[in-house]
Amino acid sequence: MVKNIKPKKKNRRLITSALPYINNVPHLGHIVGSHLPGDIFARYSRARGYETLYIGGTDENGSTSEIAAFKLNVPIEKFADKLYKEHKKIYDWFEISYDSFSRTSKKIHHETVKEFFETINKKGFIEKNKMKVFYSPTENMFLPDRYVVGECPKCGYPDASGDQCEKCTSVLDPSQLKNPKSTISGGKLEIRETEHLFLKLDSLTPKLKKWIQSNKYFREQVRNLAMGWINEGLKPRCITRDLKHGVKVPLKEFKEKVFYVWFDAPIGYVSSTKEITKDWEKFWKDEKSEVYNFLGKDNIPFHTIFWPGMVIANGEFNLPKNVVGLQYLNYEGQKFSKSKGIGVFCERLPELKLEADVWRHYLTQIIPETSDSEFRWKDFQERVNSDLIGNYANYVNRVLNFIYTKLDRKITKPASKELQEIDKNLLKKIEEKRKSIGDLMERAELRKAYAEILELSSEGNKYINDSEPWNVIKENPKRANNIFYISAFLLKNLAILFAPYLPKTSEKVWKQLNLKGSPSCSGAWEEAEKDFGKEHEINKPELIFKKIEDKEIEEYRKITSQGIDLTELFK
Ligand code: B3M
Ligand code: ZN
Repeated sequence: MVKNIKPKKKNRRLITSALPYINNVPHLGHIVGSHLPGDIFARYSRARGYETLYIGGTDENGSTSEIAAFKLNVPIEKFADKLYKEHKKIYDWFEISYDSFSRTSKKIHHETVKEFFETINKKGFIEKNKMKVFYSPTENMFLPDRYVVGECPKCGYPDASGDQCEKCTSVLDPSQLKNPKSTISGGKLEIRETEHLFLKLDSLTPKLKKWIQSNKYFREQVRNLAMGWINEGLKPRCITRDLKHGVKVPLKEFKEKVFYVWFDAPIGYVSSTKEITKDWEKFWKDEKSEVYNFLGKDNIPFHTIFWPGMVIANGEFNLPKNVVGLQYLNYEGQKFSKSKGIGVFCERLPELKLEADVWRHYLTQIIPETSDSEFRWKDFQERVNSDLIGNYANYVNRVLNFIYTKLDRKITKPASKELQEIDKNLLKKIEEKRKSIGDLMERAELRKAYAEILELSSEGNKYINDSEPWNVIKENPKRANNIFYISAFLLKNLAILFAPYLPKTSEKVWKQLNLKGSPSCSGAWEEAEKDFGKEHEINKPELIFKKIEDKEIEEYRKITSQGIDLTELFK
């Protein structure tokens, strides 16, 4: 019915979402900031026929986890095992379709980091140097990264950690902090010099600059941030730490040290891939493979400078085709804060008995793609009731119910000469939208693409309104059949287009349409061109969503603002 859209040449795709720290359980900001967009893009890529791997895992090394376990007085391994499970449970609940969700505490990861380092070292991109580090006489230890807080020298934010200011995303050296304090004891600190290893980012600058400038896919703000750091001048970056917990440095004189967590964590993408397939090199090293990284704002410097620098130094791996750096999500005008009970804490969501797709629908619309965005309960309720239910679910219902009750569940293909202007217009629109949505998806503009899909669903409702099938059927049942053959064809297209966003809902619609296979399977996108053949019978329709009432919103707000207390997990 609609002309064939030729898919692009089929490269392989390796898609990653930032590996979350396990110092706490994730809140909605983490979901919209990397897991959900990564998942939507991975699901889309599979449906488009790309051989796809979607890679994730937990980032368990370094000071962040060490401090969290220390505060609870729990051995780090026990702490990490528990938190890994909590994370995994939440991503599964959201239907995040990781092909591999590994852990950086695994042996395979430690080995991969060592190999990666050894290659860089052999190639001459590592140097030894002295560094000023905070030392705490009270605790009798060096205090790297998250063990120190102080004022950011760039923006004045008072709670910047030793390696990065979360507010302005500046990457720091602990010694740059003003009024530094120990996060453990609050005690005074001394500065001491010790020897560490550094990645020679300065000598990697020309290649990094060329890669950033020639990349056609980066969003403006990602490119600008990255170029800002390049223009400021890159300095060698310290890659070792005086900590116990982490990947040991494979050099005799540094055997008491571990790698800096931001050195080992991105290699986690590689080890997580290795864990599930012997063909991991095809995804990382073959020129026909494309790497896409999804991550939050404060991770942008590490994915546009530090990790690509490591990749260039190593020389064997592909640089990412796109670094999809997202911005922050706020909650009702404030920052998420577990201790203050501000936000939506994911571990409580199953209690609400709302389907994950309801959340995915709203969260997609607030993915902070180009600027910070805002979670608002009122907005949540409105967008669910109006777009998801009033628009899409309403369309599903109207089409399936009419066919089931008025057309004896059957539709018959209209002959081309029976098609009216209004039908041809709708068919043309479906074809155009499929093309424009595909283009947006390719650029990972997931929020815009979603808006276009919703628009297409509105077109469907408008088509039914304008064709008035409830009147037509009395005089001309054949015409009513034609209207619904076309409406059902649009519905099939919508099920495929919505599938990366609302996977369960699309499955339901697919079943009710009585179609074979799945709207999410590899290559499903091409199914959208095919009509139902000469004659088709649908299954009994069922309601897919229920409206959210005001009093329910109040209840939801109450339940989800209290995240689980970590001490509870270890009782
Ligand atoms: N764990 C930061 C974070 O959770 C860090 C990301 C690592 S990605 C390789 O935001
Ligand atoms: Zn700052």
